[in-house]
Amino acid sequence: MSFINPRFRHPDLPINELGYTKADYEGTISTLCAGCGHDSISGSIIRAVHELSIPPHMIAKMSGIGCSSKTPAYFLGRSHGFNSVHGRMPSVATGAAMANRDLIYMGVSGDGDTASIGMGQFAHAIRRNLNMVYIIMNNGCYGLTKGQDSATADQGSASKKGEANPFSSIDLCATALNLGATFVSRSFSGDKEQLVPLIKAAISPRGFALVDVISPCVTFNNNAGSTKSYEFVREHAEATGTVDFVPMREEITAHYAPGESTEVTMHDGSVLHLRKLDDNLDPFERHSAMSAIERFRSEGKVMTGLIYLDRTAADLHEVLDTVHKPLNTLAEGDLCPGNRVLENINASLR
Ligand SMILES: Cc1ncc(C[n+]2csc(CCOP(=O)(O)OP(=O)(O)O)c2C)c(N)n1
Ligand code: SF4
Repeated sequence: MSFINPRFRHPDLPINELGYTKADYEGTISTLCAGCGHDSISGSIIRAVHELSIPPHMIAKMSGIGCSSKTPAYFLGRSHGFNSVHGRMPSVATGAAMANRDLIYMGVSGDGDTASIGMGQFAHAIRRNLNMVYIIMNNGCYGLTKGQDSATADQGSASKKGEANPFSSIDLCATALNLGATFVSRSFSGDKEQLVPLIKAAISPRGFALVDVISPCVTFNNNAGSTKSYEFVREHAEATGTVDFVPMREEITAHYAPGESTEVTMHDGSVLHLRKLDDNLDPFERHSAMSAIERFRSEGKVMTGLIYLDRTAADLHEVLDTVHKPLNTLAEGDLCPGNRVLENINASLR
């Protein structure tokens, strides 16, 4: 069996501003189980990046270990990629981002990879406001190792062969808010209309952007009694609002009635249209976002949409005042400023 997507494409396929078709952003053929939510998320990533006309070589895909962390093989086949160690993706992404700030870092992780072994790394990437999009393919179990409950499995939820989970779950959006995340969102793998604009919006801000995507594992956690099954999420998902993302180079044509919507201009000039459906959520106010997560959870609902956005926080490069050029483009003159400058630096430290 070949895992390479056939290169033949219909000549009339729509192309983006760079002249690429959506197929140019695909990867190899997926080896995940048929119906796995992770494949739908890969499809949404491909659509978002194609529609934003991002040159594939400007993206670096970072991942850990798990079915979810395998997915970068299935999208953006012409981008850079690094499949790291279980739970260690954020530190590898930190190193890469420090070396080259020009690339867009897109991290993909599972709920096991993030909320168990990688919890410390996840926390520190957030508190440092590392420039990256962090997508969690959240199925409430360790799919790759045959379906054990993960730390995001809800209390009382039961996987295919398991008993009801006796432990309380970690809500990764609430955790991220608590740690100071500046872009927090949640979606469902089966809702491309919501997920694609959220991924586009997450690519735009400076700093850490979390997209926590409920992504059912059809093999181990899609049974009655599981709160991460397709049926449960379809019945209980409730969007806080609708999101429409318009890149800066496109004419802004969307209109909403006053009072119902907010327009947010992002740092790069792109515009985010937010139409509020839930009057009790102010996505620019951290406490409001925290209490909305808690309220939805106590009502047994899955809250989706843009939960929190802060465009003003300094990202890691601003905080550390890093050099603007990628390190591999620095010439000897940049790296060795001469004796007099070095003497001044030494004198200032005495
Ligand atoms: C250091 C280390 N510990 C444990 C494992 C075994 N292991 C591989 S994947 C995985 C969990 C995967 O779960 P998740 O991140 O939720 O991804 P999914 O497969 O569900 O997409 C575990 C425990 C490992 N590969 N490395
Ligand atoms: S085991 Fe679950 S998470 Fe892994 S590929 Fe299959 S359905 Fe997806």
